Amino acid sequence: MCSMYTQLQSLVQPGTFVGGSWDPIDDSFDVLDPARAQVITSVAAGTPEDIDRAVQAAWEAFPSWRKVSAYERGATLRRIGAMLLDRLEPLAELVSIDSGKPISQARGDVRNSAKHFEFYGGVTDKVGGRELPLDTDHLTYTRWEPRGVTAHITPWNNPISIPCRSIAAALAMGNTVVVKPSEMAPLGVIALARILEESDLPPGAFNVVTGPGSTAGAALAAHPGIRSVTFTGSVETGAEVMKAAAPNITPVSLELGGKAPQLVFDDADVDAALGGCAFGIVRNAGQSCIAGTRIYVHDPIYSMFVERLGELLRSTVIGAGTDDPDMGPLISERQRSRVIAAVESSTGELICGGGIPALDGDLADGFFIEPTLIAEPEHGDPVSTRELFAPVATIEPFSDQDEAIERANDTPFGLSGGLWTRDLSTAHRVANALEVGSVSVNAYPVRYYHGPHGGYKQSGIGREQGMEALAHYVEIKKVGIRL
Ligand code: TXE
Repeated sequence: MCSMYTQLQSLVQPGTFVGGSWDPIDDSFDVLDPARAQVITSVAAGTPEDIDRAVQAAWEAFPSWRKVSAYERGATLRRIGAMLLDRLEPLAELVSIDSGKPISQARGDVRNSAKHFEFYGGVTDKVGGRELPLDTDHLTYTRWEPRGVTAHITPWNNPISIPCRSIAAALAMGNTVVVKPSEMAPLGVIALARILEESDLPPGAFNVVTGPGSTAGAALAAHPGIRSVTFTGSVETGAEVMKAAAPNITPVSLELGGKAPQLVFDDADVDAALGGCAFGIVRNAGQSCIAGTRIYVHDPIYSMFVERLGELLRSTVIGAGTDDPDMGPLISERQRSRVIAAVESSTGELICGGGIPALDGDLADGFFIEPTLIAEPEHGDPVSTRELFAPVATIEPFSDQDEAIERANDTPFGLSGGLWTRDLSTAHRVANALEVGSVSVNAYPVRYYHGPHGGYKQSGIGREQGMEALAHYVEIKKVGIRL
């Protein structure tokens, strides 16, 4: 085993984490380092029976966690945030090796994880019901009550911060948690469990079952004992999760994919727009739901922009995440073959990329791909309609604001979008017209851990992060008293 992997073993555990302890594994699967195509370690292939045990353990812990005072609940969460920061470097290294992302971005993933716990640790004693000013001879008020056991099915692209954003919100409102992390990069959530077992959470308040989506994930979504599901992943799996939850009328919050437009107007700061567009493509190797992969540029600056963006993308430094390049590998060979097939069959003009970069030594078998720019594909070409989850973008000209808005909105997705202009009215008009959950102006992405995150159309249901996420984790009860 590579010495780098041996050092990480102290952070991970092979079993499922249920009721505050690690259970031995019956069956396991290998976790791969996508930069080297080598096995890092093996983890438990959790079963529907493991999900049952985890849900039961979470119900057993629920009465004790819900009765902890709001102040103490918040203090516990804030201490978890501090514990994450204390372990910033080893956690970032783990995330970088497991997911392939550059270590500086992995540090951001861990810092955001801590911020979610700090943020929700700060709201526990500041939110709740209200008095309804109805009849003078009645007192009517609402209460926020925890739902109970909440399910969290999470992806691999931000393998620790995406789980933390919903787990922290659920715990803050007094719920308990069962998490099923992605089988592609489960180590961040396992390391999180190692930290939480040292926290003041009661045993069973937080449970982890690793394993395939089709068994462990499907069993969790369909479990009659859960009171909410939070899912981040693909549209197709999101629809499966909704179907699985439907017979129990379990509420779902879905953060699904995106195909974010970037609109560059001719009055924009071109250098800033080029930098932002390039970063929006290569950040996390394009494996981001907010990756800016459809670029529309105003006619007068279009040719110059295509040429300069191509140059910038060609200069991208590619390598293992731990060496902190501009861009690491894709998560799997399956993902890379899918992307290369879409690029090869595209109807557009290949401006740059499209191939596999030649890397030496132990990176030769990694799942790397070149940043790719394709100009003016035909309407409906999958490179401009499907979420590829790769550093692949299309670029097209537009002639006026109305056309730019129409092209940007011509997609079933609606998660995020960017625009570049120095004109205040253009910025506001276009921001208002984009059918997306977040708009970034003159930087990409402008994204805050405390702001709501979610999508229009097929990009999802509900909002994660911020105060807006809390509604998913509470039941609201109305109490009326005749005085
Ligand atoms: O996603 P899945 P995958 C998109 C992106 C990517 C594509 C496929 O386009 O290329 O999805 O990635 C669990 N019941 N995004 O295969 O299948 C699975 O184990 C319950 C966008 O990784 O959606 C994992 O934990 N759960 C995205 C989680 O669902 C099931 C982030 C996500 O897996 C399940 C990731 C089932 N039947 C991928 N099948 C974003 N919005 O940021 C799988 N899972």
